[in-house]
This record gives sequence, structure tokens and C-alpha cells, in this order.
Amino acid sequence: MTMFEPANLDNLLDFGLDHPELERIARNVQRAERLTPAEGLYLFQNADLGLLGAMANAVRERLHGDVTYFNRNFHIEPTNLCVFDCKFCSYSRLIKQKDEGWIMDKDQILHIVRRYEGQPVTEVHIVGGVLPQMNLAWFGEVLEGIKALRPDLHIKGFTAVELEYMFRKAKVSIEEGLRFLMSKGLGSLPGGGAEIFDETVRQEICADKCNTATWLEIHETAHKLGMKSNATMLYGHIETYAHRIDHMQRLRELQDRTGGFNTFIPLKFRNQGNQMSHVAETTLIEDLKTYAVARVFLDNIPHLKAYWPMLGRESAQLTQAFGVNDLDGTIDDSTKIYSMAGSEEQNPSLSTEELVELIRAVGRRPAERDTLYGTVRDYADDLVEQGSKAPSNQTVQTAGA
Ligand code: V47
Ligand code: SF4
Repeated sequence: MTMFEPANLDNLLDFGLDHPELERIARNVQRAERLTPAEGLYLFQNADLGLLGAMANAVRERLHGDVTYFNRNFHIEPTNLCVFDCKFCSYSRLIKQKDEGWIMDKDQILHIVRRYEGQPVTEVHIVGGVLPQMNLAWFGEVLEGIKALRPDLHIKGFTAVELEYMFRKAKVSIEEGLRFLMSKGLGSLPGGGAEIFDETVRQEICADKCNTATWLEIHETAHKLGMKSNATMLYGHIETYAHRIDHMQRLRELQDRTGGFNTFIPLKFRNQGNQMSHVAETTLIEDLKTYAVARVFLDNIPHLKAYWPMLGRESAQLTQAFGVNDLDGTIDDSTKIYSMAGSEEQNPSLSTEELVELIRAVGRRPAERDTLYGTVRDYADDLVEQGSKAPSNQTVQTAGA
């Protein structure tokens, strides 16, 4: 039983809309024509949630049918201390007390990897604060160590912010730095650090870290070297709809040149434990609108991910009617950046079986993917007939629990 069934765009347009400009844009979406930035903005400002859901769902089903992907991964955050001062972040050097911090050494990181021995996880996601001692050579050793333990594991690691700092301190170019990390086992880049590309907003919320031009250059270089990457957008703080469209437009342009982005991930700003706690959080309706406009506007980025630990399980279920076709992974409870900022899930962890059920409960077809969207297992309807039980060796245990 689907908890929200989006209207069918074809049916909606058969009857016609009571709004000529929205009808014109919706017909463009129906014909798979690219939206201009002005049209994207118009949707944010004028389209109701029902129409946005119908449009986003049409695009999602054209690209992926009913399939919603997830992967089996775990996160490592080597430190929650940071030299930078992003106003929205609880790891900022101006908010984080040193005694609340952790700094892992190489053995501690490898110990986490060992905990997953024998488990069919396919990816490790490494993102954390930025510290001088965690430099390029050190991370090279960490990657080598992980690969020695688990050659099969895909390492998705380091935001452009972490990379810019590492490369600058090591006095290497972006290309040299990326080549070095790839030679040690880096497989792809996560999408973090993008925040909002508009330079004025960036100056207000994260003035001292990697700027927009460098973020885009790092991803473009990675794509040219053959690596895939993701892109995030931190929304729901001081930015306007125009800033969100501008952000997506810059990604769309880069993607036209390289084709290297796999996934777009809108990240809802959470307001606890940071210097922007006075800024109210967005409503669920606003979140769903943002996913839907992103799905319709970013016609050249194949996947749209809802990061469920941030949104909560039920909202993540709803997003699947607004363009989302990926719910990230099983994860475990070692990711703290969101729980500290007030995310819905304080100890984010779902077994494979739970994720499969969560997707199926809204009428979608779950498929486990690897990092690069190869299908590891398509959970067809037969599992329902067997009582919805995944084989026990398919279930990822919560690390440390
Ligand atoms: O860039 C920090 C965000 C990002 C807050 O590629 C916050 O699969 C909301 O890179 N409220 C890092 N967001 C996370 C990241 C990521 C996450 C999930 C999937 C992938 C992927 C990458 O976390 C930062 C920043 O935008 N963040 N503080 C906050 N208060
Ligand atoms: Fe540091 Fe990243 Fe937090 Fe900014 S968002 S303070 S760079 S951990």
C-alpha cells in the first residue's frame, strides 16, 4: 500500500491545468525537454506539491521505473574536529570544544574496517573534519591499509573541502593529488562541501573553506581522471529559491561537459548545536518541493538520493513519490555530523531487511546497488511471498552495537 500516490502527469495533462504557464512547463517535462533556470524558479514559486510530485515522478519512472536503490556501506569519520568555521556545522572550530572531539589514528580506522570482516558491505564512506595532521601522505597510508584488508571494498572518500586542504598543504596540484589518492585505492568522491555555490551566501555561511570554483574544479578533474562523484546542496538556511536553482544550474553545466556525477543529494539544514540555531528548519512540504524540482531540473544527473538518517525514515519514504530513487545505505551509528545537528535519526542504522521493507512499503521495488550503480541484487516480489525475510547472511549488523 503506497502512503502517497503521486498524480499521473499524462492524466493530469489530458484534463489540462488551470494555469497556462505551469501547463506549458509540465508539457515540456512530459516531452523530456530541458527546463531553463527561469522555469525552474517558476516551479519553486508557483507549482503546488501535487503537480511537482506528478512531474518528478514522471521523470523518475522514465529513468528508473519503480526501482529504489540502496547500498550496504559503513561510514568512518576520522575526526570531528575541524580547522574551518562553517556556521551551520557543529564541527566548526568555533563551536566544537576540544574535549568533545575524537581524532582517530590509522589503527583505529583499520579496526573499524576489520569489524566488517566477512560481511557483504560493498562501500566505505570516509568523510570528517579537517585537521593538519591528517595530511595527504597519511591518508595515502590509510587507503592502502583499507585495501590490504578489503580489496573488494569501494572507497568513497573525502569532500572537495578535505581535498583542497590536503593538496594545498602538500603543495601538489589537484590532478597530482587525485592521482596519488587513486593510486592508493580511492574509488570515488562523495558530494559534500558544495553547500550553496552562490558566492555571497557562501561568504556568509562558510567563508574560510574551499570556494565554489575550486569545488567544481576538483570534481571536474576527478571526472577527467575517470572517477565518478556525487554532489550535495545544503538548503533551507539563508538561501533563496534563486540560489538553489543557480546551484543546480552550475552542476548541470559541469555535468554536460563531463558526465561524471552519479547522484545529487539535497541536504536539509538542521539547526541544532551550530552557530545558525536561530534559523528555523524547513517544513516537510518544502523538502519535498526541493527534491521534486531537483529531479525535474537536473535532467543529466541520473540519480537523486534522500539521505534517510537526516530526514527520518517516514520522510525518506515519502520522497520516493517526489523523484527520489536512492536511499543511500544501511550505514551504522558512527556518523555523528547529522545527529549532532538535530537529524531525525540519532543512531542511524537499518539492516538490509529493514531498508527493503521500507522501500517496499511505499510500493517501490528495492534493489541493492554498488557505489557505481551496478545492481548487486534486485529484490523482486518473491521475498514478499517468503514472508519478507532476507537471508540472514544478507543482513548487515550494526557495528559496535
Ligand atoms: O558538506 C554539515 C553537511 C556535508 C550540517 O556523497 C549539514 O553519498 C545539514 O558529504 N545540517 C557532508 N547538513 C556530508 C556528505 C555526504 C552525506 C551523505 C551522502 C554523501 C554522498 C555525502 O554535511 C557537509 C555539509 O553540507 N552538514 N552540517 C547541518 N547542520
Ligand atoms: Fe569543517 Fe566540513 Fe564542518 Fe565545515 S562542514 S566546519 S569543513 S567539518
